[in-house]
Amino acid sequence: MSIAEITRTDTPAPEGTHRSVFEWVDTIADLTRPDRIVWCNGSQSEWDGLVNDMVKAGTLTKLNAEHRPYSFLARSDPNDVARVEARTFICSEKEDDAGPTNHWVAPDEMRATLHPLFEGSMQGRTMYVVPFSMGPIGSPLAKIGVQVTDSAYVAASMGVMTRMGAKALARIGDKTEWVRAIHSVGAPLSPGERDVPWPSNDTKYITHFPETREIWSYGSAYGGNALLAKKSFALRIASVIARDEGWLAEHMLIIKVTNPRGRVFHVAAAFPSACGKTNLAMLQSTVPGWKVETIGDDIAWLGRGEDGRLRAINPEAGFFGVAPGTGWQSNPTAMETIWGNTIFTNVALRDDGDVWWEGMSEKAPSHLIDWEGNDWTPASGRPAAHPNSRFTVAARQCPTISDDWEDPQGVVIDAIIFGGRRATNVPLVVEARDWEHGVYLGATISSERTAAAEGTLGELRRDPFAMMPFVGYNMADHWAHWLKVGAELRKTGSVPRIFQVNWFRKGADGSFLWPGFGENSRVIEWMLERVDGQVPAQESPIGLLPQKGSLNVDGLDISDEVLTELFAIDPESWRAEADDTEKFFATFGDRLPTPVANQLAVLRKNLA
Ligand code: GTP
Ligand code: SPV
Ligand code: MN
Repeated sequence: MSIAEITRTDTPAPEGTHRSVFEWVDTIADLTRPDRIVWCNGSQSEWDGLVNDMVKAGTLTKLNAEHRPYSFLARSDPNDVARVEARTFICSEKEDDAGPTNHWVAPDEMRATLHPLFEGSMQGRTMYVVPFSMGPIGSPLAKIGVQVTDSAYVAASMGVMTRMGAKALARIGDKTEWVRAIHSVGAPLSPGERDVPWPSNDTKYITHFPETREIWSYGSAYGGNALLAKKSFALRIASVIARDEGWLAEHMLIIKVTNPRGRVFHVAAAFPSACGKTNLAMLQSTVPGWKVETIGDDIAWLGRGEDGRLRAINPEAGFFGVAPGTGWQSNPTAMETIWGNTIFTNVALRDDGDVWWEGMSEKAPSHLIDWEGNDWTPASGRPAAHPNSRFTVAARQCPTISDDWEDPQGVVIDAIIFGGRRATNVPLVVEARDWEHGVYLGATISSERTAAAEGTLGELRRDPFAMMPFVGYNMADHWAHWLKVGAELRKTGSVPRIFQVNWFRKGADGSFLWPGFGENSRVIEWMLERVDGQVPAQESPIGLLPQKGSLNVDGLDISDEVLTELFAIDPESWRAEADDTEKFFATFGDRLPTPVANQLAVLRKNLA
């Protein structure tokens, strides 16, 4: 086939586009039959055009520029509001390689299912070709992908969330491995048919082919289902690449912390969806002299640097943050970040043309248009914004973005934190005895369900490494891989310290025991003073706890009883926890790494 024959675009592919991209785009266009193909170059005028078209189509509402300059509101279809984990598949050649925590379908079978769905699925629509770099362009740690999508909302969002456009495309040469991502909302238009503001399909498939590094997503335009650079590539596919190449792709925020003595630390932290990553990434310290700066809020790629130390980059370029709960009190940095140039999805619209959501201010406005487009008053008895409503904004707008956030070599990680949303049992902070114990703490995270994915809110579920929905291979192999990475790091003598935290423990009256948010800097202080060798810790059955008086609560209105409750370890409940862990571990059969099983035995011994 000649290039001339395969270029049937309205905007031609940029000169120098690698043949592998042309040919692939052509194959997908043959299958999906879009009316037009647009190659995205990442320019401002292109973005302007995309959002203008969406305003005309009713997909976006332009907000009042006096309050929120150059910002937009999107209302999704009410059936397309969160990730769909039950419709998310890892299609590895072998079922065992997907493991018991993933939905698996054989690749040939999934391809046979998808083919008729994608056949003609883009008819009447534009197919956007969206090339992107995960990580600073040209960084040795960066990876390239190309997504085709028939959603302008997705194309524009990818422009915010990734380094998207011509520069990324130009990185693809003869030897480049790049990830192929195909996305269709599954809503072809017949000639003359009127479009809806948020096209989608009740049938949804979010599918990953780890061996061929491919993603096929059908039926949804929402977040992690559709912005395929994010969870699908940077976690599910990247975790497989990382396993093969000896690094880690994790559901982690990254921060830079400077202590009063001027020592700089970098910390990576894994919490499940809607459990506080964006908030911690933007934390404003309440402890005098401690400064926290932002590097990433959702995903970290970590690997052993040439200096033998664990280094990390944030592969993303934007934040897709939870709106509800974000306010001037809880997260002022996020509020400043979203001053303008922001796409809001499923929040409420104020009468003055600005946005609102639960928790943005203490008092709700007296009238709103809710996320479904209906009139709303405080008496309506339902949330005005969807619990999983989000803002999409460029990371560079964040006032606390760190000067090293685009360091192509990545930043050196001094500490790793695992956390979850646990009303009971798990103390405010625990330090792992060593890397192996840290891997056990990661492997045994469980957390109460949030609105970030479909499912019953509040139900406790296992979420190892906060990667349950995001690991692209067998979860037990992921733990083995962590053990291996630790062993490699240990050879050069520098292994990050590992901690577990829980901001969400509740008292008998059902309210949070710990004030959280900015006050979490007190816990950061304790952890990094540990790393710096400044404070003692005390042994407990589940790990090292702050010695009485060593957690800084100066100026905090918290009673001794509450502090005691925050760190209470009830042997009875922990034995039940261990029993549950044993059952969970058994689901992995002989793929469970022995050192992880040994850690459970140690816990049982400590509790006896
Ligand atoms: P994803 O983007 O889904 O991965 O979520 P996330 O992990 O980035 O969570 P985020 O920081 O957006 O917080 C989710 C919800 O938890 C918000 O409603 C926050 O207000 C709330 N939250 C965050 N930190 C704390 C905390 O320290 N204490 C309490 N009580 N709530 C918190
Ligand atoms: C999450 O659920 O962890 C998110 C939102 O960050 S989404 O991008 O939809 O996955
Ligand atoms: Mn987040």
